[in-house]
Amino acid sequence: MAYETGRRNFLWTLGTSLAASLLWKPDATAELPRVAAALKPEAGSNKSPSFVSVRAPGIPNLPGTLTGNVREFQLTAQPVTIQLPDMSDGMGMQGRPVNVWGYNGSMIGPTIEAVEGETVRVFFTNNLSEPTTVHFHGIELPIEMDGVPDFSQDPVPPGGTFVYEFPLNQSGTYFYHSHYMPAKQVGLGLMGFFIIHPKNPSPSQIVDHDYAYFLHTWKVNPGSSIPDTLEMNNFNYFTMNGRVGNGVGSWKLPPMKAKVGERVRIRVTNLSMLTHPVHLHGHTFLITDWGGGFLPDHQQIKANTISVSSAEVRALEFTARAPGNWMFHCHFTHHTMNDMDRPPLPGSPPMEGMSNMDMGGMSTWINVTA
Ligand SMILES: [Cu+2]
Repeated sequence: MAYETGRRNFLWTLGTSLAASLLWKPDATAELPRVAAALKPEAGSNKSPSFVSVRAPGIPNLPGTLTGNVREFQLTAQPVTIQLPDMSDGMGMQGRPVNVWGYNGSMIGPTIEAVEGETVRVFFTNNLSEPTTVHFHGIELPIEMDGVPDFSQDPVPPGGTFVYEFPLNQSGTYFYHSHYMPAKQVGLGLMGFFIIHPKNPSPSQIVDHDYAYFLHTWKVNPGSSIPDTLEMNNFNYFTMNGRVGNGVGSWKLPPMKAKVGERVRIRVTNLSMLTHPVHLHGHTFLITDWGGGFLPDHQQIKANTISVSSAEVRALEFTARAPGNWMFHCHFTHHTMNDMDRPPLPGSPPMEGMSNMDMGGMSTWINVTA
């Protein structure tokens, strides 16, 4: 089933020439349009249920092509440049380019979505300057597809390709990441969501909005544009989906949106060296996924803050209850600041514009309207 293939281009052409249906379209915009309406299964209907597309604000979804029961994707690892606020003036009004690694032009990599029961085929290309592999975290797949160099496959060399193919016999929130020199390669951003929708969801599993946040931490030394992936403790940028809460220009983190009464799911994962206690203002949520797929009702837990450590997954669900901009952020206060190398000194007068300093880093909000 595993094959490094010289037939890659042929297969890709074949795949796209078939009259395949696209269930999800990529979304690279900041406005988060709802691409797929929530089509709830009608009573007496034998139509297969469909879902709202998962939205990771600031991150596109990877276009997939469904042919029969096989959903095909093209994934390319490559260098990417992001912009974080340059705090050297204390204000963070200017962007600071940071050279990272990502997939298909995005760091965090684009979100892969598929449905339980399908087979996924990922045509992977390595456009990095060193070998890499792709590991699909949490997915119960054949060992040949596990993406661990020298355990289950040879590393994919620069310019090389590999086809990952496996059936999906579970549902829930998972992710993919490099498993080659992961402290460096994951540290530089080689990771993304892999969402498996349940084939037969219970009515309560269909929500109006399905958001996702990938947490990460960075140490970018003064004068450098390359993250220091040897750092284990002292990080100065804290990102959700590769962006900070008060980012610069087009690198702002778009907020979530919902109407009062709508059901919202937020999926969170983290591949940083730290734990992040994420907190939602003004609402009590149910934890509906602890990382092993959706929990039955009697195992769901009420909370308003939940810690997400490295490689853990949590899904939170709630009904938007009142209008307002409700914050959703890591509650380690230093993780909601940008570049802590330059904090205001205790006792010094507040700097203009600094009252919102704690809306940087891992902070965003959900805009709830009537
Ligand atoms: Cu945190």
